[in-house]
Amino acid sequence: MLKLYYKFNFATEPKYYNADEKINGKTMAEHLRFSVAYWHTFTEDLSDPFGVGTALRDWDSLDEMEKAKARVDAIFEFMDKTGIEYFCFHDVDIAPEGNTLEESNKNLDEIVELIKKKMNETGKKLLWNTTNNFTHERFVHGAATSSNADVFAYTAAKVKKSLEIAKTLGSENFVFWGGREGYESLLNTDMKLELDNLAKFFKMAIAYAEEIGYKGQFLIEPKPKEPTTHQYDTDVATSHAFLQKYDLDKHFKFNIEANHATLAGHSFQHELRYARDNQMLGSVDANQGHPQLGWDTDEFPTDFYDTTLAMYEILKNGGLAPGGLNFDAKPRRTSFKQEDLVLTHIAGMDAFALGLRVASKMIEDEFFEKIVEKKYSSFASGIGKQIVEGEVSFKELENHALNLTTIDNESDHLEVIKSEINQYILNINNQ
Ligand code: XUL
Ligand code: CO
Repeated sequence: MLKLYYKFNFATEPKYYNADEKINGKTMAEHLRFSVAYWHTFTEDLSDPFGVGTALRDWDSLDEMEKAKARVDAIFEFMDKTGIEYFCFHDVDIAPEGNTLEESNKNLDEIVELIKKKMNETGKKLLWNTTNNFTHERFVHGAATSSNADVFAYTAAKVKKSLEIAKTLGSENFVFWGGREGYESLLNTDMKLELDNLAKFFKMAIAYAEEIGYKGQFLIEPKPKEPTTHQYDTDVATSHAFLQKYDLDKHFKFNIEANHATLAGHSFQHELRYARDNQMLGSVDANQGHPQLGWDTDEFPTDFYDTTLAMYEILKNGGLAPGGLNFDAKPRRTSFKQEDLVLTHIAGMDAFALGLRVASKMIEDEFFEKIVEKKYSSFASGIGKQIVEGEVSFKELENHALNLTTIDNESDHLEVIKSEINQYILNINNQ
């Protein structure tokens, strides 16, 4: 058995997360549905564009297939020790690619069998799996939006295999993150053809899932840029319009990543709200960006203000199930020890547990609901109610406006709202 950490001292124990504690009738584990990302926690070497990998891992010296098997042992030990119930992976995270597609599929079969055995023994579950159609050089022009039809076909073969894996392992969701589905420049891009092809690709994926009886929830994970200059699944609103245009919206929900939201110039809460308001909130990639860096830093979530507002949206959504909170996050390059894998996850679990506690108290007090009800009270009666109910036209509205002697607006007192949120967070342990 691999030794994942050397001592489990006091500092590593969660302060706010308590899996079995009930909040509003559900345990914290049921509310939060934490998941480990195979790629960041078990294959990431912490290299950056200026320096080599610094991560020290017990499996570093093994050859590729042995390494893949060691990582299976490691992730199940990790889930056991951290109390995390779910995990997520890309096809290439769990098994090395072979020289041919056939060889890659054979490697996958061997590791999937091992994973299935471990899942049966431990009761741990697969939150979602996905396909890596961006790292290999064949995907230089994209995958389902590539200008090369052979690459489109190769991508289909890989997603077909991943759907079969999803079915075998009972994956609760299946994710499509855009990878290189986007463009470097419009000067040489047929955007319409690429988007039409992408829609055809999704229709084939839906048809194949139906054919094999895979019933997991399909999720799109929006991101505005990186690796391409313009990613087609820019944000929730853009991706929702795409899904509606091609009549695909009934088949998908969104997997919303905090750092992707901020890269798109939105807040994490904005993306969650947009999805929730459209019944499209499916799952979350729980991480955070760095306020001074303009790229996808995939940091572990520690900002409790953000996690509070995120948990508010998630609770108002009625939870995330069958989705969850997947830590699509990696330790900093300077946090290179194996024990950092545990420490970072506990920091993230605690930040979301704190957010859950605070958001749940705010909902109990109807904190935001009362503010919003007061702000929009003009639409609860009179002319406002008539507008909401679609009973008036420009003529009645003009008549109403002509009879107005004054227009009175109220102050938002936004700073008071923020200060009251601070009080909720600071007082959460005394309630
Ligand atoms: C990339 C990203 C991916 C997806 C899965 O920014 O978030 O890891 O979550 O492909
Ligand atoms: Co992600």
